[in-house]
Amino acid sequence: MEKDEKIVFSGIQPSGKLNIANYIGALSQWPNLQDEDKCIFCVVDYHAITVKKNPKELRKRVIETAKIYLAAGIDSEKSIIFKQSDVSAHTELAWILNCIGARISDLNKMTQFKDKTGENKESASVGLYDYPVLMAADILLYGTEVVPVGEDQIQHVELARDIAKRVNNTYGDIFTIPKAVVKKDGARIMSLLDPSKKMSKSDENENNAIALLDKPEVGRKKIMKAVTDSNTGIYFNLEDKPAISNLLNIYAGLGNREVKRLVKDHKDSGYGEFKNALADVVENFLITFQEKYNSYSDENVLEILEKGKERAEKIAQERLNKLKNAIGII
Ligand code: ATP
Ligand code: LTN
Repeated sequence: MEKDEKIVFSGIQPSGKLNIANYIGALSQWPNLQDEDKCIFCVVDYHAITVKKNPKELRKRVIETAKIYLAAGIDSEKSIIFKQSDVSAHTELAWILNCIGARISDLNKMTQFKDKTGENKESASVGLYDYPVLMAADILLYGTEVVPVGEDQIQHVELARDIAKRVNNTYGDIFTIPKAVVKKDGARIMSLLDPSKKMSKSDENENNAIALLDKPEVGRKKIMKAVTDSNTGIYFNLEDKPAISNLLNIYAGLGNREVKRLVKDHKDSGYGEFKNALADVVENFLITFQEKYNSYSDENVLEILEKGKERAEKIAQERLNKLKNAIGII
């Protein structure tokens, strides 16, 4: 490893259609890191089965998600791209952390579990409840320092930090303490039809989100149909202008411009003109992204995942064995 090189780890579940919020909040951060740091990007399929999945669809989504990583600019030579279930150290470590690192009181604080289950906590799978511990295992196996994610994942990364500290206190210097990194603009992109709600790939109404594989003209239409605020003017203020502020974040994230600059450029625009400009940006972004996406075949991707598995396994096994040794399993 080069001096000053950091270890970066992140992942996305192959569940549902990845959307522009996943891109802006998480994926868009990744390619910028791979020249300086050691980057590991995982398709977290064991996280995806915490809620019921159709097996055929899951298999398809794993390949699609890996292709999306490549289309976003991840270089499989510089970075490791692999599938979580290919490296059994992840589930093995998750079990060990369940026993020696995580507490029920920690998991009871997780807001994502509360939001996802609502009134139906009792019928949720144990896996959905325990999901943050598997995520901690993903991160801690690799000596990760940096975890580039959207804002909703900060709490899970904080838990990984707490677990790492607890294990280190008892068993010595096993884990590196990781840190979440989120974007300044766009760490939380909201739904197009309801800016009080996060844009999410498991949303039932497809008009709330723009999928990365939506037809470009569909992306354009969704922007034109997005809700706006009741008062006029293009400026950023989450309380007063939640819908326009969200559109500004999307514009900045896909158009590579700063929100401040956009506000200046559009100070005299009406909503229609502003949306039209944003629709152009979205349409062009989708065209370019999908051209790149379509340049990879499924066979390409399977090969890349296979290579990634071998590289990831080596790193993961070493730290897992160190911990197993420390706790008396080997
Ligand atoms: P699901 O609805 O299936 O839980 P999701 O859309 O929330 O999916 P995840 O797989 O949980 O997506 O998240 C993948 C990455 O995208 C994470 O880093 C997450 O923080 C980020 N992300 C998800 N939703 C948003 C959002 N609305 N704004 C910014 N980043 C987001
Ligand atoms: N829980 C994350 C996905 C995830 C992840 C990780 C992200 C699983 N393991 C490790 C960063 C690092 C989510 O976005 N739902």
